[in-house]
Amino acid sequence: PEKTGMIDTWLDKHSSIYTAATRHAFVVSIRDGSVDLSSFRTWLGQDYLFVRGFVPFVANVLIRAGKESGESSDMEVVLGGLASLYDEIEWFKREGSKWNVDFSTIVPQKANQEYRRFLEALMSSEVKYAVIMTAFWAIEAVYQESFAHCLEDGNKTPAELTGACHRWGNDGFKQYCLSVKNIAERCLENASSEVLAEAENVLVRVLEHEVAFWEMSRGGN
Ligand code: HMH
Repeated sequence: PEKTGMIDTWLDKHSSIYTAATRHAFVVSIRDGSVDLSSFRTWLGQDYLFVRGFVPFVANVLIRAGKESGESSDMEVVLGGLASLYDEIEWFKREGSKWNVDFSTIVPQKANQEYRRFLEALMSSEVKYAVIMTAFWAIEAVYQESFAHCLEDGNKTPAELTGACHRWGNDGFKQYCLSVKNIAERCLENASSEVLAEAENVLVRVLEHEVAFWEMSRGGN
């Protein structure tokens, strides 16, 4: 169905923070080749820690997809995402050795800690399925939009960084994000005005955390 859902309405309303999250200077610097490699290494180490915290979050979404969704196909979508996080962690480890980033000594920076604390709060059973699904979509979509931008026509992305860009910028990941978005939209269609207000708020907060995460990366150590 090609109708405008809640999420697109909210992205229009909050377009400046959405653009800040998906076209951040750090991402633009990957695309134009001016990226500072120490920033990239900071991002790599911090994102490895983030992803390790994201796994239990997605597992929580998976459990809810089995119990609360009312639509059996939701589980397959989320399970696919969870399974690909296994490959992602392996990819991070290979990149870590390639860039000499020793994950065992990396300490989460403030923006990372705050983002992970936010994810933990979303895992509370008080948070409605529609709300956590909206957050899940936004977390994935920011990376999809950002890294796809680094692969679009006219990019000068350094060859050694295209692996990272393909990881989130590929078409399969884009389709997966659309599937998650459709689940969130379906849940939002039947949500109360309180739940809608909470989902909108959570969406904006995800975007703020993503901006802070890019800022942290750009700042290096
Ligand atoms: C900070 N946001 C951050 N890291 C990630 N790996 C993702 C989102 C995945 O989409």
